[in-house]
Parts: sequence; C-alpha cells; structure tokens
Amino acid sequence: MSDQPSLFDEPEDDSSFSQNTNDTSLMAEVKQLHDQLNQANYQYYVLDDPQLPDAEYDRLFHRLKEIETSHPECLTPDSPTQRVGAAPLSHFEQVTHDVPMLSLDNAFDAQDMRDFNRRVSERIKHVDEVFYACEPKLDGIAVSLLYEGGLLVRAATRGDGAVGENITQNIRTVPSIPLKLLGENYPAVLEVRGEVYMPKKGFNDFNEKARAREEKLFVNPRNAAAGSLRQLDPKITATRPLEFCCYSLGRAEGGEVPAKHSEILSQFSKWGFKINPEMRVVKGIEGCLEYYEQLAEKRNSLAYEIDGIVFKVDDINLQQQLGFVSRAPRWAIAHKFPAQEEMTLLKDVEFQVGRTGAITPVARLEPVFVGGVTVSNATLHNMDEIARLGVMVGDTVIIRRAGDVIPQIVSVVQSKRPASAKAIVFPLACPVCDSHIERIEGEAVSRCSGGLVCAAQRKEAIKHFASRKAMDIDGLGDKLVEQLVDEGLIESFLDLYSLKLDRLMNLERMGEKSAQNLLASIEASKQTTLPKFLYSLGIREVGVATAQNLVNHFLDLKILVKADLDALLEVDDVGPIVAEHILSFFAEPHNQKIIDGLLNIGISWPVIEKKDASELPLAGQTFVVTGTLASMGRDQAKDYLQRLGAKVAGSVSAKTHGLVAGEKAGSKLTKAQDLDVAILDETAFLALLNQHGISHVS
Ligand code: 9MJ
Repeated sequence: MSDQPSLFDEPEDDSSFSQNTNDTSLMAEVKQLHDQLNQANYQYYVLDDPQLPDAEYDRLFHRLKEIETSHPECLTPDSPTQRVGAAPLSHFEQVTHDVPMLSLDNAFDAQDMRDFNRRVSERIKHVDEVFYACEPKLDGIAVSLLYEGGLLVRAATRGDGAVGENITQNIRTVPSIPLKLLGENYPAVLEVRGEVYMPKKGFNDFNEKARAREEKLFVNPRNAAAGSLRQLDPKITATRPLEFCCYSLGRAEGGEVPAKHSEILSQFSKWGFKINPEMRVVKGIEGCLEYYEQLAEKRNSLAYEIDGIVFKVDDINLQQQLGFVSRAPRWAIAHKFPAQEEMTLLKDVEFQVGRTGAITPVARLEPVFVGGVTVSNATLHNMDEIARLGVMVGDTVIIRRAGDVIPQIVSVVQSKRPASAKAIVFPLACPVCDSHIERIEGEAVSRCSGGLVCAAQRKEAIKHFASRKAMDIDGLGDKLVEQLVDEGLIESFLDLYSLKLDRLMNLERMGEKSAQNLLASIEASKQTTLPKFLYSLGIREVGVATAQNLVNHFLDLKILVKADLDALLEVDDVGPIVAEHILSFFAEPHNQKIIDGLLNIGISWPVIEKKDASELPLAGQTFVVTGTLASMGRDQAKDYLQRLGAKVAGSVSAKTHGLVAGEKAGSKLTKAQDLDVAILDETAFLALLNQHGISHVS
C-alpha cells in the first residue's frame, strides 16, 4: 500500500466522482475531460504521435481546471491537472520493495555472452532453442511505479535493490507516466519497472540554457535524470525534460498478465506506458549477437543515451526455472558497450581558427580509448568553458565521448593536479595570420579579423565548398585541401577549377590516377543545384535549410543577390541577423568576384520556374504524415509535400491520397489500411520526393 498519505487515501476508481458530487452531468463531463486529456497525453508523450491540436488540448485542460476550481469536490488526485503542485518535501521517505529490484550481470564481449547463453541452456536442457527479448539499455535511473485500482499510488527509486526512496511527487511530473492506467482489465495491483532518463536533446538544450545563465551544467544525461529526481520540490523536477520507458513487471495481483516478457511489454504499452520501439525477440545466441551489432551501429542516431543491450529470456516460465544468483537474475544479462568516459592527461591547448574566424581552444590529450575509438583531441569551446572547468595544462581530465559528437572534457581531477600545471592563455592575435582577435560584447566566441587573408579561414571555406551537402567534390578531403593551400596551388575555391594535372601529380601522396579522378570530380561538380551552390558559398548562418528557403522564395540567384533587407525578411526562417549576414556577403566585392568567376567557368543548375500551384505535381492531393521518419522530422516531410503542391492534413479520411508512415505509426496507419489509402513508407516517400526533383540529405 501507499505510504504517501494525503493525496492517495481517497477512493481510487472513477466512481469517486459520484461520491463527491451530486451533479451527474458535471461528473460525466469531468470523466470525459480526464479521458480525452489522458488519451492526448499518451499520444503525444508515449506514442510520439500527437492527434489533438495544442489549442484543443489547452481548451480542454482549461475547462477541467475551471470545473475543479468552482467544484473542488470534482478534483481527484488522478486528474490530469494534478501533475505538479505538491509542496516541497523535507526528505524522501524510505520504501521497502515488495519484490527486490535486482541488478543485471554484465557481459563485456561476445565470449561473455556465449558463456551466459551456455549457462542458461545447461539449466533448461529440455528446451531446444531459447528466445531472448532484447532492447537497448537506457542510461538513466531505475524506478518502480505502483498502481492500485489503475491509479499511480507510489513511485520509488531502486536504492540498494531492497529499500529505495519514495519519489512519487517527482514521478507524477513526468508526462509519459500515466497517473491512471489506460484501457481496462489491468490487475488490481500492478508494479511496473523501468528507467527515467533525459533524452539527448533535452539534456543539450537544458545545458545550453544553464550555460547562458551561468548556472551549473549537468555532466551527462544520467546525472541529469538522477539530479532531477532528487529534487525535494516537484516544481523543479517538472521543468526537466524527463521521460520514462518501462522494461519489466514488478508484480501483478488480481488480474492476468501474459506469459512472455515481450507480450507483457506490449500489454504495458496498451495500459499507457512507453516501451522501447527497438525491442525485439531473437532466437538463440546468434540472434543476440546480431542484435547487439545492429544496435551498436544505430546507437548514435538514437534520441537517448544507452550503455549496452539487455537480453532477457522471453518465456516467464523459463525465467522462474532459472531463478537468481545473489542480486541478479540468471535469465538476463546486460551486454555493455565499451566505456565512454576515460581519464587522461591534458598535454596542451591549441587555438584553431574556423571558417568564420571563430577561435576554438582544442585540447591535445594523451591518447585514450573512449567508447570504441582513440581520442587525442577534445573541444574546449571557448574561454568561458575553460574558466567553468577550471582546467590547466598538465591536468588529469575526464573525457567523454557522447555518440558521434566531438569528445568533451567533462571535469578536472583536482587531486591529480601537478605543481607544474600552467594556466591556459587566450592569444591576442590570430595564431595563423596574426590579425587581431575580436570578441563581440555578449558573445562567447572570439574571432580572427583576418577574413580571407587568414589561411585557416580560407582552408575551412574550401572544405565547406567541397563538402557533400555543398558542391560534393568526391576525393577532395580535408587533408588534401590543406595540402593544396599550403603548397600554394589554390587560394580560394574558385581556384579549384583551374587546377592542372601536372601540378597535382607532383603533390606528395598523389598518383596520376587519383589526380585524374579529382579533376573529373571537380568538373562534375559544375552541374549542381541552386540551393547547393548557395549553401557552398559559406554565408554565415545559411545552412542547407535556409539556402533551400531562399531559393524557394527568390527562385533565381540574380534576384537573391539584389534582395534588400525587407525582401530577405519575407523568407521563411530568415530573421534580421541572417538577413544582415546575407546582405553583407553579397555586398563584399571579393565575394562578388568569386561568384562571377564560378559562373564564368560554367557552374550551372537547372532553371527553377515559378509554377502555378495547380501545375505542381501533387496539386489537388491530400497527404497525412505520421510516425517517426529516420531521415527527417515530420515538419520537414510536410514542408516537402507542400512544396510539391499537396495539402497536408492532420487526420486520415476517405479523401486522403497518401499516408507517409514512419516507424511507430499508430492509429492513422490502421485507418489508412482500413480505408485503402496509399501508404508510403520512408523509402517510398524519399523516392517520391526524388522523382519530383527533391533530393533530401539528412
Ligand atoms: C535498462 N536500463 O534499459 C533492465 N534496463 O531488467 C532494461 N534495465 C533491467 N532492463 C531487470 N531494459 C533489471 C534491470
């Protein structure tokens, strides 16, 4: 039972309304509002497939609040309005887990996994083939959620596995956790276990804001989740972007649960919980190892941090036969990825100059193996970051490699600081061209004022010009660009187009064949598209999307280069700062010369004609977008469809021409199937875009 007094002592089913108020129509309305808001919450936070427009959600929420204020007897603890609001605690109460929360044994390589599978197989000899449920191991905080009569009555941390802390108030603020189970037929008592975690984006955004406010940053998403749940005031927890994903049953009384672990998870999903969409059931050890490899590949593209894969014998009967050893079940294991944080020595700090002149301090490290790669450099961002870390040359530092991002220095091991440690001094002049360095008030970045006089900026501009999303010059990698500039063969990207075979062949590490291939790639790059060309110029703040928006708006380069501030501000996503960068770029005589030069040597793109809306390929057709697309967000998909003349609707009807359905597509997909609406998976959608001249680059 709950050891949380006040809120949960009331009756716990919907009939509580009838005991509180006599106004049956009001009771019915409150119940309907609860159901609508809970369903909307579930679609938004759990399925990631919003169905109710925000304005409608706000209207329903407001109406419920209004009723609860005027008729306090209608207010129940499971009301969707009651997520935040409890007073701060003085301390967390202890909770004894009815069923201990076990930890998992670890496997660190394929051999450990084979040993695990052998131990399992030897204990259940009567079974020919063992099936394992596998899913990513979330790097967050394990919690237990107790539901009685379908209502959340208690949430606890794992603690030492036997005794944890009561964090119910904080858990209620996590929007993907149901306060009341959805659907029916749930057991009278149900304990659900899972992980509270902070997705990468939420973590980065949170730290970004904390950095701007000069507040303490979180070291990693796991600490962020732990720190957020440790708050005594739930109002603070409510501001943290936490999510919950369930991964096992604690206990169930007074109701049925399926006999397979994977089916229990599917049932949890129907009761309103988020389950991991990557969860699969595989056959035997080979299936496990294959799944591990697949997820290791996918790891960086996941929205959350994982530190391995969890494998569980799927059949609950077999789990019971296998039992436990000390604190871990024999039927489960965590196959860990290589560690992602390591300690190493900061040998030196160098200052790199970027394409826009931004000077970035880069840490030179004693090489260290982190998360599967050897790291010898890490970014230190800017002087503020150096001050925040309090780092000195000679320090021992903790390096973290999060996904595929540049490694970061997380902290300094103060106890290991040698007497010879040296302060890091920011240079007064550009380390490459000696021009003076500017720091604009209010900006953290310092910049070299040398512009294209600075060889470093020139090199970066050329690398950007040649990159895949820009002019896509195959074979012109970063090292070669540096060599070409250092050897004096090119000064700007325009010079690429007058490179000669004999000069190229004389370069170190360059054979005749590679030189010929490079010249052919440079030649081929002359046929491009206007958005790519525009992006390749490297105008500050003009990324792929902005370049595309500018082209959609102006259609022609001649018109764009003459556009004034007002005209630029009409373009989607172009604000005053971006507009200023565009204006000053085209006003600069040096840039004008380069653009003319590029056009004169024959760079060209298909003319874009302004089409009547009715001439566009998808004119008159209505599309709906649902689920998660791996290569783009739903807004981007909608934007493409609209650009091709389609109307984009929020729900599927008999009038819908096509449904673009990503992963985890829910009810819209079922409806489209029922109504025989054409369904395009991501591959088919990208093919459709391609067919109409949109080549999406993720
Ligand atoms: C995580 N962290 O994702 C378990 N876990 O099962 C998954 N942890 C677990 N399962 C039993 N997916 C104990 C811990």
